[in-house]
Order: sequence, then structure tokens, then C-alpha cells
Amino acid sequence: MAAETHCPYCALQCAMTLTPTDAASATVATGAAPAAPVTVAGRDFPTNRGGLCKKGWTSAELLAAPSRLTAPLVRDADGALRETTWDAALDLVADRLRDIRSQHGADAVGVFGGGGLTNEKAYLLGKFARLALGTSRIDYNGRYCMSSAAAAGNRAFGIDRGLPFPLTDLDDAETILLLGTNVAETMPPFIGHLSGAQAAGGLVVVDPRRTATARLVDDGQGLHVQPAPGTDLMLLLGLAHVVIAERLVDDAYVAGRTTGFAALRRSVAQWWPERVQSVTGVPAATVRAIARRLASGGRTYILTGRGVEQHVDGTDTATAAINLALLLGLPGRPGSGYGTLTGQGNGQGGREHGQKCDQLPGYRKITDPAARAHVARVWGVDASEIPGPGLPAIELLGSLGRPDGVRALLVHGSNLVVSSPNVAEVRRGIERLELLVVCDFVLSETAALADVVLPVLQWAEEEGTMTNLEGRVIRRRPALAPPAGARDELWILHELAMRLGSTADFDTDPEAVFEELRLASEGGIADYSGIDYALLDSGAEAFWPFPRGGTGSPRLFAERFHHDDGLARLVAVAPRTGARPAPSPDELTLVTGRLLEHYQSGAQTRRVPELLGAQPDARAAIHPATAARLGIADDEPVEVRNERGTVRCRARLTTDIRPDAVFLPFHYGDEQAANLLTSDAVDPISSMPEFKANLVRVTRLVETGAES
Ligand SMILES: Nc1nc2c(c(=O)[nH]1)N[C@H]1C(S)=C(S)[C@@H](COP(=O)(O)OP(=O)(O)OC[C@H]3O[C@@H](n4cnc5c(=O)[nH]c(N)nc54)[C@H](O)[C@@H]3O)O[C@H]1N2
Ligand SMILES: Nc1nc2c(c(=O)[nH]1)N[C@H]1C(S)=C(S)[C@@H](COP(=O)(O)OP(=O)(O)OC[C@H]3O[C@@H](n4cnc5c(=O)[nH]c(N)nc54)[C@H](O)[C@@H]3O)O[C@H]1N2
Ligand code: SF4
Ligand SMILES: [Mo]
Repeated sequence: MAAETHCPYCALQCAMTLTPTDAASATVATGAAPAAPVTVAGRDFPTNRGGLCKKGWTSAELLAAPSRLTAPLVRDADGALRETTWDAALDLVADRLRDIRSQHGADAVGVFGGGGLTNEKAYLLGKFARLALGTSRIDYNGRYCMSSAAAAGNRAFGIDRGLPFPLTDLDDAETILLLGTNVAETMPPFIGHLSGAQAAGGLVVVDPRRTATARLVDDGQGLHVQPAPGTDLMLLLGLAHVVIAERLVDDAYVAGRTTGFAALRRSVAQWWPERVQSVTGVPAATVRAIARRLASGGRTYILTGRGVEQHVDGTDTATAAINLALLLGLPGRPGSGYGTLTGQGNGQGGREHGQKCDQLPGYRKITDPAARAHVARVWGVDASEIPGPGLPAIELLGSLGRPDGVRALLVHGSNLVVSSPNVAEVRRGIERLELLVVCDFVLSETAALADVVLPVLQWAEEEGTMTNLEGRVIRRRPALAPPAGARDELWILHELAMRLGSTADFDTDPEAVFEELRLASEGGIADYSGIDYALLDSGAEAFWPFPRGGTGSPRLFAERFHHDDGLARLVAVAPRTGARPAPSPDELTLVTGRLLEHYQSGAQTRRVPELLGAQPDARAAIHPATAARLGIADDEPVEVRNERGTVRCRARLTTDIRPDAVFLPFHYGDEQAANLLTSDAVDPISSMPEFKANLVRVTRLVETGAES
């Protein structure tokens, strides 16, 4: 039976139809490597209009890959991972967790979740942590992803829905400012929504690299500006300065729909374009031209991505982008708006239902007595049984194996020893753990370090819901039966909860879990109570907030923002002195990011031959002028290093990068992990680490005995 579902990877959630093949049985006869057991076809859907990227096309390859895990693994006395039965593995995990908890308290057990989990799994994981484990120590990889944009959105609008409008609204835009996002590689079908702005000559791409997205403006279709990495806050302050100085503010909107203008005006007064130029490298005339274009009154959008958000000042930078949008009256104006592009498959839903350390389902605050009382009722417990706020990801990982820290860690949907900042330190923390349990369907670098690995299902084998980058709730549907030895994560949580003696309900049926999530989210900011599987299966659109008996909300902010007074907040922000160390002359700024072919830590895509073949290893992108100065030729091995670590890889010379920067993708493990070099200093508001602007030195790697 063909299944109508969506891609396993990014938040665009391109629609696909999966049709089972008999290839799997055919290959048994021929002895060839197992082929994909389903074929993948793009399906019409507003975000992708039938298109898929390479990752989507090849996504079925992992279903029957030899590297797929199909039995629980437990580490032996001799240190090797060996297959065992589910009962043995689950009994072992429950026994060890009980021991550690009784000796060191419930907070000695930690949980690390992921933005790729379905809503049902994310919700149940949060409940499992709080009730079955009784721990406050849960956080997730969305901390590395959406936390700064979320904090900025909550602060300004009182709500955090990445795109407060359907993606197709962009189609008719005349001007789109893309800040730090490379959608042409990270969400390829997205660029179909940019063609209106391109045709109007109004696509403005802000990226220190000349990316595939930046090249979309090459034929007079807009503008690419290449600021120094980490200087977007100043650029945005400069744009606001020009808007105010040249009287381009939408005065009626600012007066009627916002607060905070006076302080904002003071905060940008000093950021005249010439000063912005001296800090960012963007010519003053360009700053003025962009401001004027944005204010020209046409259909205008400002969109941010990780390039401006994954910084120690990411929240303030996203805030500065929102301030600019508010000055121009964009949010809520038909045909205009501000948004952030959510990244992971369920990066939106995954940040709403309780994986965050300070959060309960429905985007409720765990410190709010009314929120606790509501969720306690749904969970059938006393509110006092729900722990308080835990620790954000970096602090949680920093506490691993420490006397008062986390001694046992359960990981669901993250390859954190590749994707975390300052990852050498994280690896040392993992070694100090008494117990590491990883649920995954491949032996990721993190799973390879575990004491117990529990094999889970893949997207094509499971039921559930995802919430895409538009805040649209969609159905994930199974196309085939899972391998005999793999188990649904809902079942795993249920089994562990039973073994731990929990009296709370841990349903194993996704629809039943969704029904509970509806109740738990009811009345919260992310209210799903009006949505059910039948509605989704009818093909109806379902954007949250979607209250019971109400309708969904494709477009937010038309009438009011979500603060009690209905007004948006203009928040004066300023660069923090010393937020980042200043480079010395022989240092370059390391920019990290993504390649089209690989997804995140690469745990999945490095196991797909076609994708690995296209991008087999990490390449450090260096400007030829810089390379010449350093005596590095194209393709030569180099060392990229700083006080935290060293990456050894090959150089790729390209004029697409600024001469003062070097780019590394973060998709590779071991000594090619870009995160050996990134800092775990965090944004004081969002706890986002500094992924995008770190100082490094690059040298030619002289291998002993090498020919050169
Ligand atoms: N192929 C692929 N697609 C993906 C993913 C993947 O891993 N691979 N991951 C998904 C996820 S989870 C996410 S979050 C999204 C991320 O999607 P994007 O935000 O598009 O991804 P990045 O490549 O991390 O960063 C975007 C750009 O920011 C630029 N940049 C770096 N530093 C700065 C800076 O200081 N200022 C500015 N203005 N730009 C800067 C980089 O050069 C890069 O081109 O992609 C999703 N889609
Ligand atoms: N230097 C640098 N580092 C970064 C970034 C950057 O731009 N630069 N970006 C950051 C961002 S935006 C993100 S989102 C993170 C992501 O980084 P990670 O959290 O490492 O994300 P993935 O590589 O997607 O890891 C997901 C793991 O879970 C498994 N998995 C997939 N689905 C499921 C499921 O349903 N259940 C379970 N149990 N497992 C599943 C996959 O096989 C994989 O091993 O990386 C961050 N790290
Ligand atoms: S753009 Fe994202 S959702 Fe679409 S096919 Fe590619 S990885 Fe999948
Ligand atoms: Mo992300």
C-alpha cells in the first residue's frame, strides 16, 4: 500500500508518496546489497509543490541499509557492543536507572531529545522525564537550533511560531531580506517561493559566503552583501538607523501596535551607515539602499536563519531583525511579514510540547503554577510531582559525570558528540557517565559510545504528526512494517516507565498520545486541542493555535500580538563589548554550516552511498588570496585549530568566502568534526552556543613521510 507522508529530514517537510517494492526480496536471491524497500515520489504540497531535494530522493536507502540497527546492543565486560534481547536490555536500563536514582537523586538522570521526533514522541519523552524518571534534567538539540529565534519571537510577539504565515505568501513578495540562511542548499524546493522577489529585483541575501542562495541574485535579481561573520547585529542596527533617520518608519503602526519606540530610537542613534561599514564591511551606500528598498511599501518580508541566530548574541540579533520589521510595519500586514526558518523536521512541534528544560506541553512555562496545575490534571498527578526547570543543553552536558551532575543520560534523536559545541569537552563528559543509553536506528558516533543502544523505527515505518516550519500540523504515515528487532519509541518509553514503577499512563498508540497532547496543550500558546487525526486525514489544513471547536491560524498578528495588551515589543538591543574575542592578524573566523548532501551530524546521510559519494569528507573552504599567504594549494591537507581542538581535512579554494574567514560543514565526525573548534560560550538569554563565528588558525598539514 502506498503511503502519503513527508520527508524524514528538514522542516520544509516536503510531501512524498512511498510505494513498497519487492526489491528487498529480489536482492536476497541475487545476493546484491539490499535495495530500498520503497520507492519515493514527490507529492504536491504547498511547501515543495512536488519537488524534493537529493536527501529526500535517497531517503529510503537507509531503511534496509546494512548499517541499520535491528537488535538492542549492550556493552560487554570486554567493552564491545553485543546484541541482546529487548527484555534483557530494558531490564538492564531500568535497574541501572533505579540504582543511580536511589544513590544520587532523580536529577542524576538526564534526557536529551531531538527536533526530529514526532510530536507524539517529543510529548511523551517530556512526560517520561518528569514523571517516570522524576528528573528536571531534560533538554534537546533544538537548543542548538531555534532557541535564539524562539527567545526573540517570544519577547517581541509573545509567541514563537517560526513563520506566522503560510510559505506560499512569499510567492508574491517584491522584497525579501534573507539573513544568514542558505535555503538553496538547506531547503532546495524553498527557492521556488523566492521567484517573485527575484523577478522584482528584490532578493537581498546577507551571508559572509557567496552561497548557492546568494547566487540567486546574480542576474540583477537583487543583492548579496557579505558582512564579516558575527556583525549582523550592527548591520541591523544600521538599517533601523536609516529607517528612522530618513523618516521611513510606519508611524501609525508603531504608535498603534508596538511599545518601546523611544528607547529603540536612542539605541540605534549611534549606528550611522559609515560606522556600520567600518564594523561589518558592508558599504554605507548599500546599507542605505537596503533600508530604502525594505521601506518602499511593497510586499516585503524579513527572514532569518541560523547564520544570524547561532551566536552568543543570537537573540539580540534576531530581535534587531524583528525591530526592523516592526518599524516598517511588516508583521501582520497582508503580503508582508517577519519569520525565522525552522530547521529540523519537527523543529517547530518539537519545541512546543515539553522537551525544553523550562517547558510543559502547549508551550507552557514549567514555573507557572496555572500551567503546572493544568498539565498535572491531564497527567493525573499532583502538581508537586512535576519537577521544576532543569538545565539548558550546554549546562546539562557540562554536568555529565560531575558529583552533582547527570550520571546517566538517555539520548533520543541527537548525535550530540558530533553536533554539540566544544565537542571534545562533551566527549569527556560522556566518558565520565555511569550509563549512556541511546535510541537510534544507526550506530551514530554517540550510539557507538553507549552502554545500551535501543534500535528504533524510521519515518517510513511509523505513525505520527509533525509540525512544519509554517506551524502546519501534518501526518506521518507508515508505508511498510519495521524490521523485526526494531521498536517504536513510544513502546520503549512505556516499557521503561512500567519497569520503573511509574503509575502514570504511557500510551503506545500514537493517536492516543496525540489525544492526550491535545488536552495537555489546550489553552496553552501552542494549542492543538482542535486538531485530531481524522481532521488531518481529511486533508484539512491545520495551523496552530487551533483551539477546540475553533479553526486554525494560518496567519498570525493581523489584529493583535500575543502579549496581554496585544502589542508587540520593540526591544532596544546593543552589541555587548567582549561578547567575542577580537581576532589577531593571523587568525581567521571559522564559519560553520551545511552542505546540500548531508543532514546535520551526517549520522544518516553519510550512510547513503550517493550522498557520501558526492561529499565524502570535510573540506575547509578558504579564499585563494588567504591560501596563497598561508602557502596552501587546493585539495591539500590542512589543520584548522584553536585552543579547543584541531580539525584535519583538505582545503577547497574558493572566492565564495571572505578572505578573513574559513568555512567548515559540521556533518562529519571524529577529527573532521567542526565542533572541535566551536565555543560553548552561550547567549545569555537563549543559551544558544557560538556555532557561527569562532577564531581559528589554518596551516598546511605536513604529514610525516608525505610526498610533499
Ligand atoms: N542539506 C541540509 N539541509 C538542512 C540541514 C542540514 O543539515 N543539511 N539542517 C536543517 C536544519 S536543522 C537547519 S537549522 C537548517 C539551517 O539552515 P540554514 O540557516 O540555511 O543553514 P546554515 O548553513 O547553518 O547557515 C546558513 C548560512 O549562514 C551563513 N552564516 C554563517 N555565519 C554568519 C553570520 O555571522 N552572518 C550571516 N549573515 N550569515 C552567516 C553561512 O555561511 C550559511 O550559508 O537547515 C535544515 N536543512
Ligand atoms: N558547528 C555547528 N554545529 C551545529 C550546527 C551548525 O550550524 N554548526 N547546527 C546545529 C543545529 S541547527 C542542529 S538542529 C543540531 C543537530 O544535530 P544533531 O542533534 O546531532 O542532529 P542529527 O544529526 O539529525 O541527529 C539525529 C540522530 O537521531 C537519529 N534519529 C532520527 N530520527 C530519530 C527518531 O525518531 N528517534 C530517535 N531516537 N533517533 C532518531 C538519527 O539517526 C541521528 O543519529 O546541530 C547543531 N550543531
Ligand atoms: S528540502 Fe528538506 S524536506 Fe524537502 S526533500 Fe529536502 S530534506 Fe526533505
Ligand atoms: Mo537545526
